[in-house]
Amino acid sequence: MACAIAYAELLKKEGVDTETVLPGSLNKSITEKIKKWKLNFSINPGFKNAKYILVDISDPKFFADFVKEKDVIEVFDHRTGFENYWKERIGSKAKIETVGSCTTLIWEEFEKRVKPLKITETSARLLSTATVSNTLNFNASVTTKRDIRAYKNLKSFSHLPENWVERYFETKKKSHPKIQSKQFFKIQKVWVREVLI
Ligand SMILES: [Mn+2]
Repeated sequence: MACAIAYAELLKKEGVDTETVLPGSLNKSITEKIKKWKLNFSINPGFKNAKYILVDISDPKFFADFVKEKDVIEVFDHRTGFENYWKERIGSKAKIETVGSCTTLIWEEFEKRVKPLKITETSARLLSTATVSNTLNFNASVTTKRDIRAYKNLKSFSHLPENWVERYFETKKKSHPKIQSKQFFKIQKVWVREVLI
C-alpha cells in the first residue's frame, strides 16, 4: 500500500492521471492507527483502458484479475526471479532490485525526479513505516544500506513521533500474539539502534 500510494503521488506531481488500486483486504501490517491517516486508494479500478504499474509484485501469477499483462508499463519489486521476464517486455521500466523493502525503490524515484525534493507527510509516513515493517526494523537479513539511507532521508518529511517504531511493533505484537517474544526482543534491541541512525 505504501508504495502504491506514494508512487501515485509522484506521478500526479508529474501530471499523470493516476489512481491507486488495492484489490482485496488490507495487509495485516496496516494498523488501525495507520488506517486513520488520509489514505487515498480504491478497491476497484475506476479508469477504463488504464495502463498499470505494479509495485511490490512482479510474479504474474499474483496479479489482480483486472490487470492484463500487455497493459503493464512499469514494475517495481525488491524480490528477484522475474527481472528478465519484465526486461524483455518493458525494458528499463522494470525496476527489480534486491533491497529490503520496495519502499526504498519508490523513495529513490522521488529523489531522482522531484525537484525540489518533497513528499506529503502521509506518503512519507507510509514509506517509513513499511520500510521498518518489511526489514523488521533493519534487522532482517534482506536489509541493505539503501533501506537505511532512504529511511533516514524520509525522516524530515514524515514527522513521526520519536517512539513511533516502538509503538508500531507493540501494536503489531498485540494483534499477532504468535510473534515469539524472542523475535520481538530482537526487534526492540534493533529499535535502539534505529534511533541512533
Ligand atoms: Mn515486498
